[in-house]
Amino acid sequence: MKLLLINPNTSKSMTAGIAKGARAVASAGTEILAVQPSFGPLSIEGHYDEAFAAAGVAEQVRLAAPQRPDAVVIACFGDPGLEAAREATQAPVLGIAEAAFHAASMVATGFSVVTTMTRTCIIAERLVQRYGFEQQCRGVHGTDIAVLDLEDGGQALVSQIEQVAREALSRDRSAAIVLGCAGMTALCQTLTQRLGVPVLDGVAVAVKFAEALVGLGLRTSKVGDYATPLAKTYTGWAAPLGWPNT
Ligand code: 5HY
Repeated sequence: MKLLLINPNTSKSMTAGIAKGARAVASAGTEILAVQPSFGPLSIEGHYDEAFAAAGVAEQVRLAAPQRPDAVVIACFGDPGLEAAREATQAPVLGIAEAAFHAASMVATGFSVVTTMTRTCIIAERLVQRYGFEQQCRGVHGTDIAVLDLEDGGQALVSQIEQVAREALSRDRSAAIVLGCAGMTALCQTLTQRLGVPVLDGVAVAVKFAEALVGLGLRTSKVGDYATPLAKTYTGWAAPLGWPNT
């Protein structure tokens, strides 16, 4: 199968790191096409960044259509543009946060999220509510590590993340940790060994869930709000992204 992996920020090195993490768990028959938007923030650390990232995700789904991906993964913990992407393709579209929440709820009665800047915790908290995991998610915690500081795979920062995770497990009485940034994908194995609890990397979970959905022959429903976008003229820089009459 062909999996479109979208890093919604425009950091090429982060796209490469995320793709490496995805390829490490992908099945032999899964081809990973790693892309990023042609415009937008180098990292996504708040609502303003996320507004442009969502448009960038929609752009990349639209541009990848001729390659007919079998599944799409949005590799940013805010799941930006998830619903727009589901309108724009028949392939199943998975956000790494939604995928990680589902998997965490299958291996623990309560989990905690450890993310980057504390100011972005509200974004994850709203996703917890939107996806219906208020019972299982016991807390969202920031490390105040900037996203791009994780670019070297975050090895230099693993002890800082570990410390926040330990405090979260104790304070929340949770039994699993969800990594709240696609840039943490390289740290999952080390943190699992150090913490002694399931640590979930949404990139890896989303890749495997995508393989499962494709294997089951499941695609995004085109009945209702995920139906193909209405034909529409777009103007300005977005002119090529308007939906054509078909
Ligand atoms: C991410 N930002 O996964 C999020 C993490 C965050 O550029 N990639 C980003 O803090 O929301």
